[in-house]
Order: sequence, then C-alpha cells, then structure tokens
Amino acid sequence: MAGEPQDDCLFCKIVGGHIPATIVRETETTVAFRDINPQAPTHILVIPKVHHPDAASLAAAEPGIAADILREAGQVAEGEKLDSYRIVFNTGTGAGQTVWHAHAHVLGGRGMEWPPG
Ligand code: IU
Repeated sequence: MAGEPQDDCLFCKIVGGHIPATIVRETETTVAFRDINPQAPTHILVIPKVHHPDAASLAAAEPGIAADILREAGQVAEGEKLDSYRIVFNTGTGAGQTVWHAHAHVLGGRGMEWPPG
C-alpha cells in the first residue's frame, strides 16, 4: 500500500537501517544520503521516509512531505557549500528512473550543461 514500507524496496531498507548508506541529514520525514554512483562531486539523494513510487505520486498523496524534500535539498546544498546545484527527479524508465521510491538527486560541484542528456 502506498506510504507503507515495501519489502522489496532498497530505499525503504535504507530508511529502516537494514542496508547501509552514508547519511548526511535526517528529519522526521526525510533522509539524505550520498549516491553510491556519484555523477558529480556532490551527489546526494533526498528521499521521503514513506514509500511512494515517484515524486508526482508523493506530491499528490503527501504534499507537505514533497515540500520537505525540496527544503531538505536546499539544506543539503547549503551544507555542501554549493552556490549552484541541480535538483533532478527522474520519473519513468525513459527518463532514467531505476529506483521506484521517490527521490531527489542534488547534484553540484561542477559545471552543468543544458539541455541535460
Ligand atoms: P534513479 O533516478 O532512479 O536512476 O536514481 C537512483 C539512484 O540511486 C542512482 O543514482 C543510484 O546510484 C542510487 N543508489 C544508491 O545511491 N544506493 C543504492 O543502494 C541504490 C541506488 I540500489
């Protein structure tokens, strides 16, 4: 059921402390941890503790927690002393989503191109 931990979800396991992650920040509703395959000098994922498969479904069900994700992305950037950074929500396989638990990528520490690949 949406919102409840899913046994087969790796990010629910990180939230539950069942698999390791380098956690940089945690709030009542969110966890931020370093991506295991960083695509920039700073690459941190901000996830809700509740399980929803993508950012839009999280925002529809729990708008306050979706706002928490954005606020935490800003806190992560401040903590990493990033003046410029990118927040990315890959949604759907064609856009590169591989983990079906909503997450924001916070990327920074290098120049970025537009349009993204
Ligand atoms: P995506 O937008 O769904 O592709 O992002 C998933 C990210 O989760 C990707 O960048 C992975 O490197 C990252 N990741 C992780 O940091 N730790 C994990 O245990 C797993 C994936 I699984």
